[in-house]
Amino acid sequence: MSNTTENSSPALSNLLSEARSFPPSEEFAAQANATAALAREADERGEEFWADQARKMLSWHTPFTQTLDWSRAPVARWFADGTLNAAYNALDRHVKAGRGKRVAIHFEGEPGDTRTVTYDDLLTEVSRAANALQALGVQTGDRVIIYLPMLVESVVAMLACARIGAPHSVVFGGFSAEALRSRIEDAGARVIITADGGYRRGAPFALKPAVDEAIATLNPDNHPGISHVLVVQRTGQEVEWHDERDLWWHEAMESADIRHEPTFVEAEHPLFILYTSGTTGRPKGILHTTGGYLTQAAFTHWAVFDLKAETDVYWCTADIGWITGHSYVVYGPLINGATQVIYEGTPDTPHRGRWWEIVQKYKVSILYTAPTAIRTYMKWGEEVPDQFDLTSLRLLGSVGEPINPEAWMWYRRVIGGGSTPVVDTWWQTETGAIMISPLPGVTAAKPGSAQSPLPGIAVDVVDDDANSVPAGGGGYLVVSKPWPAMLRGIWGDLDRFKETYWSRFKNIYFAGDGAKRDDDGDIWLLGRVDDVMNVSGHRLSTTEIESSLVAHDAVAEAAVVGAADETTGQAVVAFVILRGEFAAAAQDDEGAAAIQEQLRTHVARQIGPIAKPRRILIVPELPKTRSGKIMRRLLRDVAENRTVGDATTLADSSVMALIKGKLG
Ligand code: 6R9
Repeated sequence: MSNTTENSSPALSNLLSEARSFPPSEEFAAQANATAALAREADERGEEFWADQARKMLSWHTPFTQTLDWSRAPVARWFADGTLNAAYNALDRHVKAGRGKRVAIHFEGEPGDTRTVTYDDLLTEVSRAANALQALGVQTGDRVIIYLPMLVESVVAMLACARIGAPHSVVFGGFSAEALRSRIEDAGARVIITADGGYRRGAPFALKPAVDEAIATLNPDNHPGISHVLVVQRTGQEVEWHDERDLWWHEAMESADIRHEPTFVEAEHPLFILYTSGTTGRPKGILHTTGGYLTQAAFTHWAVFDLKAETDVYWCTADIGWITGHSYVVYGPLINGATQVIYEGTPDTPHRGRWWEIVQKYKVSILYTAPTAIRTYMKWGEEVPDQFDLTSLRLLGSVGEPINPEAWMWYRRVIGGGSTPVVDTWWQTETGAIMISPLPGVTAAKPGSAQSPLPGIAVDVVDDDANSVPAGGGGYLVVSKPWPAMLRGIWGDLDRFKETYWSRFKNIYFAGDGAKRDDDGDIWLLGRVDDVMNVSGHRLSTTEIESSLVAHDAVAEAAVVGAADETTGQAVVAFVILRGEFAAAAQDDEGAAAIQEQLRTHVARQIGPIAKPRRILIVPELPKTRSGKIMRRLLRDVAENRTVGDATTLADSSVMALIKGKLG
């Protein structure tokens, strides 16, 4: 399971000897925020480099005097005696400095409605929302669930929570009622902010029913119940209403005061919890705190995207339900006073050029997106972006999964006009902010490689015994020194935090990714080494989907693998053994198709549409080792239509023949 070579696709391995190199142009280098001197400074200053950035990027209510306290490792404390407020840093600071008239958000709804929101406007809205939350009894330290589409209100809701020191936990709007329920229970949240629905693929979808269902199914032994649900009216669709707990967002906002005193909190006060897939079925509530997280989010946004707040128009296409939306839609850009675009919908609504039309319309200069989107656009053909003026773009970023060199080249040539730097940024929900990336004004970029750790970050590739691998070698990606935005734990489960990240190697952080170092020392990411899949840049747990399948009456056993997919990176493929009567019903094609469809819908309902298996294969047996471990490697061979690899460690070596025979 933890053998990295197993996970590196042959295609990627061949490309590790990439010879193409794209140094920054002289003009770009001359104006770049991050320079070679910055990297040297980080080396010289050590930890104090981050103290410098914390002072430079943020405004502190009480200045800190301590930088890092690692005495309670692996729980770090950064800038612990300082106090600050995240919303104050994102808004008040700019308004006080006379930047209130600057546009913070150009909002573009999928149906074509738009809103322009200045920093003044955003401060007013966040202040109202903070007052409204406090009027509902939300106090510093209380957790609030946010379950919204991509709206201005989503940003307002997050910052309003931050303003009163109430950690938010955003649940992606594409997740099911069941996923929502488990997160409400785990976080112990008593207030939810949601919407009637949103727009996607040209039609309204509903969100409120999932909230109602999640609340109705809360286990009273685990949870005291939801006191209030604030509902943003986005589509105007009918919603079921519970007078005793439901309130319209706009009504609560109307009656709230436009002035609000932020609650200044200690640097280590929890800012948010964000759930992510782990290797077991249960999602992990990744905990981030305030001072260190904001420092690195703001610093990396400034250094990696080369942000010039007065002139750039920045667009990160991530949803706020993911960490990228937290760090690079909400906290990083707003702290840096950026002007940004937020788009509600899908890239092909009402036509396949929608994104490029938005770039043209708002003169977007920095674009940050995921390889899966780039590959989708490649598939649709360059004549789509070619119809739009993309000359405003001056920097492109990629995140979420390895970007294959051809997609990198296409991105730079077709979207970037052959001249923009492309930054491939590696990081995780757990790292909070970017860790590995080229510096756009310094690094000669190499297609497909995230290249080198950022200034102030210590990353290594190690073998099983934690020794650094030499150039040309492969192994596990680790972070060998604490960093400001690192997770402070898994909500309510310190043991799982230690076990997951700190037990594989002593005192160094195990990221769960395989990596190689090429002959120049550049780092190439090779995908997960655990049972986590990456579908369109979203992390999904094989175990979680297997548990969901097995929970269905028809399924006796299930094994899930991520099979290579041209567009989504990986696709979910499930192998299931059916129970007696269902197995009989699945004998003919029609019966099998009906059960396959039922199972796909079942997974979508339990976890969310993104977890829905692309294919479900009904098999008589699963390949297992003598210790009972499913050999997913062999199933991946089947799912990817390859000759099945070495099966000698199987308890029963005839199983693969049986599976292949059954599938024809
Ligand atoms: C930010 C984010 C984290 C996992 C990570 C890795 C993969 C992210 C990548 C990348 C190769 C990159 N990943 N960026 N792999 N190159 N530039 O995506 O967070 O959702 O927690 O996923 O995504 O496998 O471990 P998260």
